[in-house]
Formats: sequence, structure tokens, C-alpha cells
Amino acid sequence: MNHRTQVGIVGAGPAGLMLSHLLHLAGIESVVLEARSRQYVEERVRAGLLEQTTVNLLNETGVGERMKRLGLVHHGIELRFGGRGHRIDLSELTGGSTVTIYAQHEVIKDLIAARIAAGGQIVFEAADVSIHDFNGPKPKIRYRIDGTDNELSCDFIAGCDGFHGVCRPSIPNGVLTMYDRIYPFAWLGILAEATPSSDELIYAYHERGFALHSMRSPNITRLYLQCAPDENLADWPDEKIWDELQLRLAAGKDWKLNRGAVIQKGITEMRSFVAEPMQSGTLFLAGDAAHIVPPTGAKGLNLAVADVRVLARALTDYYANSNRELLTKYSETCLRRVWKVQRFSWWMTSMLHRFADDNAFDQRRQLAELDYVTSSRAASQTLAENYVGLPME
Ligand code: RFL
Ligand code: PHB
Repeated sequence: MNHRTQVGIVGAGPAGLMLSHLLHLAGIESVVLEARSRQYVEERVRAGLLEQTTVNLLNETGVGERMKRLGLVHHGIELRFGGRGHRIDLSELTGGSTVTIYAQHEVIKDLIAARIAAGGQIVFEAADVSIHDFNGPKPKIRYRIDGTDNELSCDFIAGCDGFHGVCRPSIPNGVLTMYDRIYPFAWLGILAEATPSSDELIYAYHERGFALHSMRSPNITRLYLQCAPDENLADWPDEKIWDELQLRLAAGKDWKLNRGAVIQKGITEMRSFVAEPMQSGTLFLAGDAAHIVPPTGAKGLNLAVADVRVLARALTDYYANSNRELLTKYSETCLRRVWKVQRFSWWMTSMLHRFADDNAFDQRRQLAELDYVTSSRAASQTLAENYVGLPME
């Protein structure tokens, strides 16, 4: 089958779905092609923390109703080190901004429901997706459904297919410059049927390694431990995970981590990555397809949403006024935010993790940094303004 749309979007993650939703609100037609099934993307356990800017956008564009009901609004976070907790009052330091705990797959469900209710087209289980002719004005996307070949003609392609997608690797050699850093550790994450042990997130620096206490709801806790990059999950029975989390998160001898049934377990690699520019001809990359941040700053999803906001505005101006200026500036505009978020995510990661080749000096320096960040108003404010999300340009 051959069909046509204005914007062909590869990937139904936060970037692709939000873009399709924003374009629809501007009267621009799009088709989203997704390799996985609807059920798979609606259940995939990923991020959980939304910046104020992301929350505002979901509300302003009419997809924030469930988030308002089920999301947990947080006014602060805690940094734990040296056996003590230190609160960063995000709201007070940023003139009232907050962050919201609301699982990424819930955002995905809300966006899919909104697209379908508005008659939007999302093709799930699209096999062998490939992109063509994006060096000119008539790009095409080919894919297969149930063994049948299809071709989608469009004016623009949005590559929203994540880090392992097909769009970025389809750009000819020599066009992109890649910048990256791979960290010598990973995160072992669990989701557990346990009441959160604190009302707020706890980022812990410990001589045995980093740990993070987060949550999804009043009865589901989300926890992470720094581990080796090649760690084998089979070496981590639940009891061992709980014992290690208890050790690293403890503040004072009486602090006790609530335990419960572990319902999901996984290992996340940690990397920083940027591809520049985020555009080639009529192909625009957005979200993880263009950049990856380590999860310590909780920025990946938020950055994906920020990119497509810039892209939607540029496409809207193009279709309404035949003006390509914002499209031409897409990459430059996004990259200013991307690099600030890269810096913040790298900084949080460097401050909170144990690096195997660090010596006693480096460890003292990390503790001094944590002490400074939690005792200086200027330093706490720097953390807070980045954590709740820098303003959109
Ligand atoms: P996604 O979500 O990876 O979506 C890409 C979509 O493209 C599909 N796809 C294809 N479709 C068609 N053809 C192909 N060839 C395709 N190849 C791939 C995929 O199936 C998928 O549906 O990218 P997007 O939209 O750019 O969104 C990025 C975010 O998902 C990611 O940055 C965050 O999850 C990162 N992240 C966090 N971000 C936050 O903002 N706050 C957090 O608290 C946070 N915590 C996390 C995280 C990521 C984690 N993991 C597992 C990597 C915690 C973890 C553990
Ligand atoms: C999460 O809840 O999954 C989460 C929260 C904060 C982070 C990373 C992950 O920095």
C-alpha cells in the first residue's frame, strides 16, 4: 500500500507521540510508525520523573488529566551522604516549581489514547522500517505489516526511534559528529510492592556506591543501585538487593527501608551521547535518537519532549507561513538545551557515583562537593533550577 501524510514519525515513545499530538493541535497531519505492539510500549518500565516544563505542556495540551489525578507532586529531594540526609527545597529555591512522579508508560498511554480519540494514525508492529530520499523534498518511509510492503510519502521525517533506532544510522557517513562518554558502571533497578520509605526521592552517595530511592505510587517503590556495567542479574537475588539498598540508603542506625515483592528488575547502562546536527535534509532527529543522558538527573524523557516542542513549533511556522527559518534553526535551538542538560546529568552522575579508579583524594573532593551543594544557597539553587527544568527558549 502507498499512502501519504505531512510528517512521517518513526517511533511511538514520548518524542514521537508528543510530536504527533502537538502537530495535530496545529492542524498538521502525521503518521506514527512503531516497531513494537501497543501493549509493549504501554507497559515498558522506564522513567518516572517529569519536570515542571513537561507537566505544564501535558496540562496545556489537554493530556494532563490522569497525571493530575495520579501523579505525585514533589517539592524537594534529599541528598544522603555521610549517614545523614540533606534536603534541597526545590520549590523554595525556584520560585515555586515542582517535579511530578508519573511513570513514562502512563504518559505513553495518555498520548496514545488522545491520538486515537482524535482519529490519529499510529501503526504498531511495523516491521523493517527504512527511510529514503530525505536529502530532497519527497522523503519516504517503507515498512512491512503482516508481510505486506507499504510506502509512506511525506514532506518531513521525524526520527523519534530512540538510541537503537534506524533513523540516525541512515544518515550518510560524514554528516554527523558524535560526542560520547560511557561510564564504568550501570544501575540495577527494581520496582517493588512496598510503601515508599520516604515522601521524597533520596539520592545517596555511599562508599559502596550510589543508590536512589524513588517511587511510582503510594504503594510502589522504585529503587536503583550502582553496579558493574557487566553485572549479571542472576547474581542478585532479591534479599541481596534489599540488603545492599538498606546499607547504602541508611541515614542513622534506625532508618529502615520498607521491603516488598519485587515485580520488575533490570540493568541500565549509563552513557552520555550527542549527535550533531540533529537534522539532515528533511529528516529531523528528536529525543534519544539524537542524544542520551545518564539517568542521574532524570532528564531523558524531559529532553525528548523539549526537542519535539521546538520541532512542532518550527513545522507549524513552515506550514502556516511557508517560513523555513525555525526549521533551519531546529538543531541549533535544541542543542543549546541538550548540552546544558548533558552538563547537569554528567555533573550529578560524577558527584554521586563511586569511580573504581578514584583515590582517597577524589572521595574527599566528592564529599566536599556534596557538602557545598547542600550548604550553600547558591549551589543548591543551581541544582534546583536544573532539576525542575531550565525554561524553554
Ligand atoms: P524511546 O522511548 O526509546 O522511544 C523510541 C520508540 O521507537 C521505537 N523504535 C522503532 N520504531 C520503528 N522502527 C524502528 N526501527 C524502531 N526502533 C525503535 C521503539 O520501540 C520506541 O517505542 O525514545 P524517546 O521517545 O526519545 O524517549 C526517550 C525516553 O524514553 C528516555 O530518555 C527516558 O526513558 C530516559 N529515562 C529517564 N528520563 C527522564 O526524563 N526521567 C527519568 O526519571 C528517567 N529515568 C530513564 C530513566 C531511562 C531508563 N532506562 C531503562 C533506559 C530510568 C531508566 C531505568
Ligand atoms: C525514577 O523514578 O525512575 C527515577 C527518578 C529519578 C532519577 C532517575 C529515575 O534521577
